[in-house]
Amino acid sequence: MIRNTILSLLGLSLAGTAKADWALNMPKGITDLSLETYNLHMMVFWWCVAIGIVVFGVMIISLIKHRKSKGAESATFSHSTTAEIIWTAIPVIILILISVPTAETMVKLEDSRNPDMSIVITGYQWKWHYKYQDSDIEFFSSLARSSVEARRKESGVDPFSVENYLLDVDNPVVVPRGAKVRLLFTSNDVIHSWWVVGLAIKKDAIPGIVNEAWFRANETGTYRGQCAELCGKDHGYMPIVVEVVEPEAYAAWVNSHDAEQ
Ligand SMILES: [Cu+2]
Repeated sequence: MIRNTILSLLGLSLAGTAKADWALNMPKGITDLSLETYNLHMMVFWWCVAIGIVVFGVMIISLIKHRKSKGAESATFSHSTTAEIIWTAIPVIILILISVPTAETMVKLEDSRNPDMSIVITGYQWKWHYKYQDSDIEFFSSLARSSVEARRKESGVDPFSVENYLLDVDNPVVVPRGAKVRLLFTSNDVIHSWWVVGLAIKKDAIPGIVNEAWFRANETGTYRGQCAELCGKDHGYMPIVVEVVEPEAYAAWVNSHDAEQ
């Protein structure tokens, strides 16, 4: 029994690995700012690696070279102004080198002026509502039927057989490639968080407050996300799907929506 359980768990983890082409590290995303964010992340990562090598290098060399068995004697000095200046100045310089480009990117992230379109995103327990401010389009976006059926206890459906299980919705958000899209976030009940890795956006949707973010997608495709703020029992069942399409396809989508209404 236990052996079978372990084997099936192992099988699941291997199947998961094979299925989703996961990779370590942050993705580069599909916007200029997501790439900048990735580059900042890598810069800090390499600083950490360099500092780690220097600190552990000095420590390990000291441990080996100055062992008691080799006759090492403890130093007796208690203070060194030069050493203190050096170990204060170096971190300060490193922090400045990190903070300047970070501040530049953060300013850009906040600059949602002159958007081509705006979408109001409202969190609900447990779905998202999207309202395109420049047209009459508004809709709820809920967990896709296939996932709803498979997630039920004893549904008899194998979740692994469901494509994009818990990551698919009935009505995705559609946006044109190349347009500056401003997003306004709020909530109807509790705090949710709209998180789409490919756009490098994670913003809280808070009742009574409007948060803001923006993106300009450089590539078409389907980008998935999830609610990232524990918001109740179905927190894991309110995914996000953003479809970035060519401007012509977007215009056609808008027209088809207008025809429906
Ligand atoms: Cu939520």
